[in-house]
Amino acid sequence: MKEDFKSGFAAIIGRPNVGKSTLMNHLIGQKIAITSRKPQTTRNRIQTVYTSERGQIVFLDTPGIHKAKNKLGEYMVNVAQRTFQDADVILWLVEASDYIGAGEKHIAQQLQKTKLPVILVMNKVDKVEKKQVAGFIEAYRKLYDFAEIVPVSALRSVNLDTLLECIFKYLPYGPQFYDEDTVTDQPQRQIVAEMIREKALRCLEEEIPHGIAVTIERMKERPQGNMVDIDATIICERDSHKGIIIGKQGAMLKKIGSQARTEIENMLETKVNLKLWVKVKKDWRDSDFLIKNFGYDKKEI
Ligand SMILES: Nc1nc2c(ncn2[C@@H]2O[C@H](COP(=O)(O)OP(=O)(O)OP(=O)(O)O)[C@@H](O)[C@H]2O)c(=O)[nH]1
Ligand SMILES: [Mg+2]
Repeated sequence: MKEDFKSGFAAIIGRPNVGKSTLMNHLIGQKIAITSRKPQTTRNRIQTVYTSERGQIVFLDTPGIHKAKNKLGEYMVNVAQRTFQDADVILWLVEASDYIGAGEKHIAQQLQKTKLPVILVMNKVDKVEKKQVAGFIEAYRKLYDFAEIVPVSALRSVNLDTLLECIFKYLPYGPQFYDEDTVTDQPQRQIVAEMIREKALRCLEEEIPHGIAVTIERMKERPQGNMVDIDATIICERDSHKGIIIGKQGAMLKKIGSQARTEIENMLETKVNLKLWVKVKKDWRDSDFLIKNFGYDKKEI
């Protein structure tokens, strides 16, 4: 082991939609976590690995912290809060703004209890005037005693090197946990399910996407090795939603399927035969049994 090698966990937390998953993907240079314009995209903790000469950072992307309206929401907020405990440093992501609302205050309160170093990452600076940023930072400085404050644009990869530098500052010296080729410990099946969910999120209008889950029934490589067959089901909450997801003569389902297939083919580096079904499970987001069934298991938090 190299003596000056550092390693540890960096948890990325914040309100829904501030760009946590986008930031993580851009930090590791690969798309692992799905992203969308709609809040509450991420549901599980997603772990990825960044390795360099200096050390290894394990990033923990979390669901956005929000007021839960159902059991799935409670599960998501729990995931985020539990993740605090496993971290060496916390990246609290906010949008570039001086608006500090109840959501931000709630997160600040939670963080007070942890005593971990907190780096405030002010994201989406590409959306505001440069000269405004200093004022926004000042407003946040009054809210919490941050270890560091770093303005970035996750989407445009602006200032991410500075951020990596800052994270390493707060990591302990330690061994390399994963070999340098490891990017994530998420099972491939789960990433495939998430890619399908992302396309559904992006193609469908508000409301429906939040009630969707995706399960993979089969994922099998053909013996000749030139094609992977995938059968997946999109679960939704109402019959009317099912109709919308399928679309006129199946047009919507086809669109979701072909977008997902392209992305899955890129990831697996092989041709994919993707078959999608749609099933209704009424109010599954409020059923402990069903949310567990669809991959959101409390025991795994
Ligand atoms: N303009 C701009 N948009 C960004 C930036 N970072 C993220 N976004 C956009 O913000 C939206 C939300 O991004 P996500 O990464 O899904 O946000 P999240 O915080 O993971 O959201 P949840 O998983 O719902 O908590 C997407 O449309 C992103 O493209 C940025 O630096 N600049
Ligand atoms: Mg996310």
